[in-house]
Amino acid sequence: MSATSKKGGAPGSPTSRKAMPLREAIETLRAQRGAGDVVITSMGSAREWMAMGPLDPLDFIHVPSSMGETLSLGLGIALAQPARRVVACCGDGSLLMNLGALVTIASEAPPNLVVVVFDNGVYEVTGAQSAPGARAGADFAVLARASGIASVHRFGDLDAWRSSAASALGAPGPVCIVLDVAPVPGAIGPRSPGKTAERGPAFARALQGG
Ligand SMILES: Cc1ncc(C[n+]2csc(CCOP(=O)(O)OP(=O)(O)O)c2C)c(N)n1
Repeated sequence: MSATSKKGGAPGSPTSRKAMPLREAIETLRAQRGAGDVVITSMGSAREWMAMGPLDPLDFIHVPSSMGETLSLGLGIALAQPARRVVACCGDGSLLMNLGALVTIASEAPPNLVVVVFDNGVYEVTGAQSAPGARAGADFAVLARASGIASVHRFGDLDAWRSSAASALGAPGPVCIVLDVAPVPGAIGPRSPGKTAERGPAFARALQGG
């Protein structure tokens, strides 16, 4: 796998930055997961998260989903359960579908919410079509800051992410971490781990401690 994004963009633009492998980026996140943390994944992050081992009752694999919902879902859970850290993962394409959520998150300012954006520049799970953020040279870290989120981090280098993950994830929220990741060649979409009608109530019970 190439260590460099194949995205286009002008030299120095977000789309031409170094990118880390998705699998290792998520393994690094997973290593920081604490007991009681909620982790919500979707699209490519859900596929990789499920491949890494058995699910925790506080994992919510948001598949199928409407793009960008993990941010709003994570915000709601973070507000309802302030004692838990909530990590809401999304792709760059999904973030664009719900970009306003960044402003809502900033305005509600839950200290226990971390948004992780896996920016691969493509709609990976539907066939790697180029995503508009990459074509436009949009910088999601800048957009997050401009939305009012104070704690924003961006990593394209795996070693830098590994060495900073604990402090970035542990900072008072809301936190937004943008990870530049390389598209996974030939990747397929995640399969739902079960019936949503059953998984939703089970997740709600886990949130209530049961
Ligand atoms: C509102 C909405 N529009 C279109 C889709 C179809 N769709 C599912 S996944 C996807 C691409 C997701 O791209 P991204 O969020 O960047 O995640 P990646 O696949 O790169 O991990 C699309 C277009 C959808 N699920 N929801």
